[in-house]
Amino acid sequence: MKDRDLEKKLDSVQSRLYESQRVVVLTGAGISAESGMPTFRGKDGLWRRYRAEELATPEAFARDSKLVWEFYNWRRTLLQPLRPNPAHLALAQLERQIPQFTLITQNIDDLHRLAGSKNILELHGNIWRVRCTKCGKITEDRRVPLPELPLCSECQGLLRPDVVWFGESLDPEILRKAYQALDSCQMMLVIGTSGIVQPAASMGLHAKQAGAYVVEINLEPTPNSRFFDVSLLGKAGELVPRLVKSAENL
Ligand code: BJW
Ligand code: ZN
Repeated sequence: MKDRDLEKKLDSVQSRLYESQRVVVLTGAGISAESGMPTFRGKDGLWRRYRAEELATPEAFARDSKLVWEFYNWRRTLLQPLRPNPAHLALAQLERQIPQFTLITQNIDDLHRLAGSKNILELHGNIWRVRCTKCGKITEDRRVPLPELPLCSECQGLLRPDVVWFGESLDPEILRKAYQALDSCQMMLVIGTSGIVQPAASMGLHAKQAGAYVVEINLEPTPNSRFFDVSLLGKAGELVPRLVKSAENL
C-alpha cells in the first residue's frame, strides 16, 4: 500500500471512529507480537513445531498432561516480563474517549489489562488462572514456572490452565455480552487475528451484517478481508496509535 493511500485511509477511519458512540474491538495474537509474544500461526510455529491444534485440546491434556503443562509453563515464563506495546496502550486510551467501548480479545496474555483497558471480554480465558479438573475451583496463580503437574490445594485434583481449548465451549455469559456489543456497535476494529478460529473468526462479519463499519488491521490480508469495509495492512503497534487522538486533540 502506498504511504499516501494508507494515510488517507487512516484519516478516514479515525474520523468515523470519533463519530461513533459504540465501538467494538476484537484482538488476536498479532497485537501482542510486538510485545515479544509469538503468534500461533507464524512461519516458525509457536513451540517446538507443534501446531496449536496438537496442544490446545482436552484430548492432548488427557493423553499427555505433562507436555501440555510444559507448553503453558514455557509461555508463562516468556510472558511474565513482557509489557503492553503501543497498540495495547492506544486501545486503553480509546476506551476512555468512546462512550460505549467493548474490547473482545482471544488472547489469554493479560496485556490489555496491564495496558489499562477495563471493559474486556476474554473469549479464550486467561493464562494466569488455573482450574481444578476434579472440583472445578478456579484460582489466580502467577507462579512461574508451576510444578510439572500442579495440584489443587482443596482436593489434590490435577489443575489445568483456565483457557478454552479446541472443541470446548466458550463461557456463555462472555459470549452473550460479546454478541450484544456486536449487534449494536457502529464501528468495529479487527486487529491481529488470522480469522480462522471460530466463533471469533465470524464476529467481524456478524457486526458487519448488523450494520457496523468494520476495519481490519493486520500484517497481511486474511480470509475475512474481502467482507470488511477497510483493510489496513501494517503493524498494529504503528497503525492503532495513529487512529487514536491524544487528549489535547479531542
Ligand atoms: C499482526 C502482527 C502485527 C502478526 N500487527 N497483525 C465452525 C466451523 C469449523 C470449525 C468450528 C466451527 N465452530 C467451532 C469449530 C471448532 C474450532 C475451530 O474454530 N476450529 C478451526 C481451526 C476451524 N473452535 C472451537 O473449538 C471453539 N469452541 C467452540 O466453538 O465450541 C463450540 C463447538 C465445538 C466444536 C465444534 C463446533 C462447535 C474453541 C476455540 C478455542 C481456541 N483456543 C486457542 C487456544 C487458547 C488458549 C491458549 O492461548 O493457549 O485460542 S487456539 C489459538 O487460536 C488461540 C487463539 O486465541 C486462537 C486464534 O488465533 P489468532 O489470535 O488469530 O492468532 P494467529 O496466530 O492465528 O494469527 C495472528 C495474526 O496476527 C495473523 O493474521 C498475522 O498476520 C497477524 N499479525 N503480527 C498486526 N505486528
Ligand atoms: Zn480441586
